[in-house]
Amino acid sequence: MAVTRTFSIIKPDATRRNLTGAVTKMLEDGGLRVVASKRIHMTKDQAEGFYAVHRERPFFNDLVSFMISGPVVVQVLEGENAMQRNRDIMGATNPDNAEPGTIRKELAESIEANSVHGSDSDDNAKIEIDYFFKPEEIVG
Ligand code: IDP
Ligand code: MG
Repeated sequence: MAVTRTFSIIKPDATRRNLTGAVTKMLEDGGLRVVASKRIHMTKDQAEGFYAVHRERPFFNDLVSFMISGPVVVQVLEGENAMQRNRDIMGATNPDNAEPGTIRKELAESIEANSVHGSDSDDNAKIEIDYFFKPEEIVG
């Protein structure tokens, strides 16, 4: 299986509870390597642009407000089949439906404040990585 990259965000509910390390350890234990990482506080424009695909969803405004409610940690993760591997480590969107041992089951507060974002395809991973990182900020 090919080594690929995906994009991750440690969301404000997790940074607020000082869980950056706990989340990162679960990613690393699951076989992913952090090859880029920075802590940022997203602007409203940045968050709206990032979630533009969800613009018509009823939860869009709340989601943007949540994502700018505190700092986040944006990361590029590398590993075998990184996108799917990360989705498996994250668990289902709603923590009530997530498998035991996943980040969302163990750490998330709610379906919205669900601790992590992960790209949902290799194409979107590339778009999302490019949205937050310059090539020279990624060191594998
Ligand atoms: P994903 O993060 O598992 O890929 P998406 O459907 O892409 O899930 O939704 C993006 C984000 O929007 C979720 O991670 C969550 O924070 C939020 N979200 C999704 N569905 C709901 C909902 O029904 N109510 C409130 N927030 C939601
Ligand atoms: Mg998604």
